Amino acid sequence: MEIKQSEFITSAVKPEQYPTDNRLEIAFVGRSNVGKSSLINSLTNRRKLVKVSGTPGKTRLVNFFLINNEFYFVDLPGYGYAKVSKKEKESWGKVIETYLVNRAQLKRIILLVDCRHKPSEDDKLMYSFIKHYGYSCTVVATKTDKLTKNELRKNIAMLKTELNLEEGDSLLLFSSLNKSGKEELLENIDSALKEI
Ligand SMILES: Nc1nc2c(ncn2[C@@H]2O[C@H](COP(=O)(O)OP(=O)(O)OP(=O)(O)O)[C@@H](O)[C@H]2O)c(=O)[nH]1
Ligand SMILES: [Mg+2]
Repeated sequence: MEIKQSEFITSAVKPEQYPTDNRLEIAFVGRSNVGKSSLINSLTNRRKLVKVSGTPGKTRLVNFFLINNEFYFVDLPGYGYAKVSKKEKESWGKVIETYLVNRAQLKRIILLVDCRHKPSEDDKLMYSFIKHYGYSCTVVATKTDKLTKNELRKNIAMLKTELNLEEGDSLLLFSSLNKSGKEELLENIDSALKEI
């Protein structure tokens, strides 16, 4: 699949603000600073479609981007950022949960984790949450440019074990810096869109 067209459509907190045209959706979720915005920019060949945050935890809304005039990329708020109040954390959790429940057109969730670290409790919770709601999940290990091949191999095994990855859910590698893993991820997204 090639992405030829991408356009920001809307930001939402409540379901009434989501697009209503029933196009299929692919959602991106992960810790704040894990590289969600950078990854979406890489996939769409745009430098500034999504703001890459100097300050983590800036994305507090559900952002919808129309891709090739066919489907949406949905950028969800980053979780787990330490420097916010408990109340604020809860409200972001709510924004994510509200979106995930009953979203029939949501075909796949891409869960981003940093390839260098053990998944956080929030990451594990998010993965079980995704499975609980019955979605297929693709885990993407980001920032692979920061590790050697050997370190990566070890960490991939570690991530699969720690997340308790179900059969059928793939784990892909990605670097927004050198664009490695891009073709494979686009293939993965394409197949999700073609699933009945
Ligand atoms: N080396 C390297 N740095 C990356 C990569 N992806 C993202 N970064 C850097 O990581 C930081 C966070 O990236 P973002 O794309 O803004 O992360 P985010 O997940 O959208 O963060 P929030 O919107 O706060 O949830 C930025 O400084 C990026 O330049 C990558 O693949 N390699
Ligand atoms: Mg972001």
